[in-house]
Amino acid sequence: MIRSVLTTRSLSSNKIIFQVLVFLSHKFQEAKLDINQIKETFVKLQSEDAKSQVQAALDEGMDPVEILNGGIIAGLQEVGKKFEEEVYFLAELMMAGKLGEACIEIITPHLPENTGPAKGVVILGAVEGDLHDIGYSLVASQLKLAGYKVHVVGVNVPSMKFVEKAQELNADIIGMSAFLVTTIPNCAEVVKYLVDMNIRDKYKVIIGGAETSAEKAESMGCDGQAENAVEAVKLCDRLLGHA
Ligand code: B12
Repeated sequence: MIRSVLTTRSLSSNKIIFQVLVFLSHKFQEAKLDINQIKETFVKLQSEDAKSQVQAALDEGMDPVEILNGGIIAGLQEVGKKFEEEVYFLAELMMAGKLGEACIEIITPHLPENTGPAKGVVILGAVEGDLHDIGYSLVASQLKLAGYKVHVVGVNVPSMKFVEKAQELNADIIGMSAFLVTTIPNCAEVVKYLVDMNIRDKYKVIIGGAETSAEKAESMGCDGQAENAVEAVKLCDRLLGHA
């Protein structure tokens, strides 16, 4: 009799423990994604998981700007570091580029929008020899969202094309992206053309991309440099007197 009661008790307590474990494991599965998890999946280049984590984070209500900066851009920077350290090679760099584009495409419709009158016209592209377009594409979408008209001239753009487009579209700002030590000097060439053609004062010239800096911008005769798309909007606002 006593043995039977004890057995029934231990069975029912086992059942309770089992139910608690099931409950906890469900809770664990439901646990919200954190931004480092997204970044790590990105750095591991687990493409499908990274894209679905970005979507899941948006569905959970995570701030899209946080997903972009703390997950995707931070992930791309980490991949760049691994490339530098020769842990990753060109194939991984290319995969990261493609994955970055795909994630940004998922996030972009969720970014906050500005709906005022056009603040100014910006010409944007990567200088001659430079094929990095993820950075300036983000700058372009942030500027558009902030109320600028943006004309993207693409990658590997000859210096004179920046000048011609600016004249044709009566632009306010020429924005150049340069990611390589070998391509950054091309920003100075655009400034030189503007000076030679006596139209330097008509445009504000800004630069951005890995390896650019405010000091380099100044030494090349540019009006400013920005580290990221948010700062690029602030820079344009400041230069055109909107700030
Ligand atoms: C992805 C990537 C690639 C992809 C680019 C894909 C694409 N469609 O863009 C591919 C595979 C094509 C590539 C190729 C190469 N790459 Co690469 N690449 C990168 C990587 C990992 C990420 C760049 C990126 O897109 N970042 C994401 C964006 C969103 O972030 P971001 O760069 O911070 O951009 C912000 C700012 O820069 C700013 N910004 C950008 N543009 C502008 C413009 C203006 C006007 C303003 C105001 C602001 C602004 O706002 C952006 C948005 O917030 C970087 C590493 C790094 N640390 O940058 C290397 C990196 C730039 N690449 C590098 C190298 C060496 C190369 C190659 C030479 C490799 C090779 N051996 O072939 C080639 C060169 C190709 C060429 N001719 O351009 C080096 C450059 C080193 C150097 N000192 O010159 C880096 C730094 C990697 C490293 N640490 O070694 N690359």
